[in-house]
Amino acid sequence: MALPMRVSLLEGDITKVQVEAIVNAANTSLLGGGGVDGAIHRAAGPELLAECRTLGGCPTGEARITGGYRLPAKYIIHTAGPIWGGGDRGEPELLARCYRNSLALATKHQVRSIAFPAISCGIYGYPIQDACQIAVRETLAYLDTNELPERVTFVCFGSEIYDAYQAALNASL
Ligand code: AR6
Repeated sequence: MALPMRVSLLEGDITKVQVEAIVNAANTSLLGGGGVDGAIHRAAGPELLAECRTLGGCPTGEARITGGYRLPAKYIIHTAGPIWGGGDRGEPELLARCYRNSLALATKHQVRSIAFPAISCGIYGYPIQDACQIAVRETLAYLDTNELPERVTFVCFGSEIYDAYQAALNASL
């Protein structure tokens, strides 16, 4: 499948998206929080927290996989994005690693379709345009050399995120 066909944008709630895996913008404890993390735990049910407790956390930039429980998705891939601290604390590389490691975990589990929220763009305060450019760049580079996942959806919570992804995609496809 041609690269542009494999990436799409969707405005809405990631917990409702019908894909094999959704990515959670978690924190290093993996024990839940606010934002999309809170929404995912609420929608998946308490069994998710029980599985997360067995994982022993997740360093920033890495990713861990669990079941999806009551979600339409079979898997949840949890990644801890960087907290924005001005940009000179390795934030761009750490954010890039979130995308690379999440996609690699999806490939390892034969996931064909995956949806990402805008990691670090809420509570963690990453500048939205920069974060969306990193998300698009890393995803396209990964898909270029991997057959799985076949499809990646960027789920945008609000029009500011949607517009930033669209601009980043237009600039790179
Ligand atoms: N579906 C899709 N996107 C969403 C949803 C949703 N249901 N809810 C929020 N977003 P954030 P972060 C968007 O704050 O910045 C948690 O407490 C949101 O508008 O969820 O990586 C964790 O436990 C924004 O665009 O994650 C960590 O402690 C994007 O998802 C911390 O927040 C990410 O915003 C992580 O902060």
